[in-house]
Amino acid sequence: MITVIAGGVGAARLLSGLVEVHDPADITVVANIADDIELHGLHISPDLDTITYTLAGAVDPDTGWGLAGETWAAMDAVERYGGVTWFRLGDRDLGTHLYRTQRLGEGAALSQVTAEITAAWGLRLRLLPVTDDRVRTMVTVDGEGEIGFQEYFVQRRHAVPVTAVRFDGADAATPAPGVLEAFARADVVVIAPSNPIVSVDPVLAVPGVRAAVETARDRTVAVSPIVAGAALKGPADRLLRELGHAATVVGVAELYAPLASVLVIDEADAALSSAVEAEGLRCLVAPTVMSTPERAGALGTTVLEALRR
Ligand code: FO1
Repeated sequence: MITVIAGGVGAARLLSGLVEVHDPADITVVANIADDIELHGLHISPDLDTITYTLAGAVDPDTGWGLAGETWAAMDAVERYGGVTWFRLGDRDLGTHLYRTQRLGEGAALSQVTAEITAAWGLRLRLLPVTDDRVRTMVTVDGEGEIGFQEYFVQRRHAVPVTAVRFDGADAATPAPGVLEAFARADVVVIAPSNPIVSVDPVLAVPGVRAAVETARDRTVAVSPIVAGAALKGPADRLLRELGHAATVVGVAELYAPLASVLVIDEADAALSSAVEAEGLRCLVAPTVMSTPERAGALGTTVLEALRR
């Protein structure tokens, strides 16, 4: 079994490569749900949906989230009233949130509803929310105070300085059914190229998960989300710096050393490979920018073979 810790867009791209080179029925994804948001009375799970839509070949290729070819009639209708439209919900995407919210209201667990949604999209891998409980990433913005993750990431376009991040509800959360077993049984655990602070950490923050990954360290390989000192998408580099880490592959290595025995870095950072290994994990240099499906597949192969070297 391959178990992948995943956030949003970067993880979804790696997964689309992994399923080309490894049987999807043998892949379990443990995904972040602390980006979830309640809006319009609906429960929205961006990372679960980004992974689902990407693997179904239905994701909007320009944004990496939401559905391709969307219409926005509902958002336009809400706009008429001056309602909440900064978080863009396409008409078909809304169908996912309507169904999820109805099922949760009927008492179904998020993991159960996620299984129904991924089955409806024909996914063969198993997508697990890290927990069925409510965990929400809260971001403290300098001079403004604490706001929700999507208010930071979308409404303020993550263009504001962050002084603290916390995962509200994490301490009281329990891993969803199958999560701890997925790490215990994994032949390979992969930390996808997601934001270490707001995508990977909230997964590890659920009690029992960090320990499960540390126990699997010899079977764990991470892919750096930082290439040449920058994030390919989103605020990972700025958040690393703002929270006192180096926004480089060495900073990532320092964070991941207790969790993974190999860090895959891009060729652009080859000169830093010995500095990465000085952090106590092996360094593998490979193309990590998944600009084409072929490159995502090649990175999938690299990751699966990383521990054999
Ligand atoms: N990201 C944006 O930058 N702007 C949006 O309006 C937006 C809407 C949205 C709706 C549904 C969904 O599943 C994701 C959406 N995202 C949007 C992306 C989302 O904020 C991020 O994918 C994650 O939360 C971070 O990985």
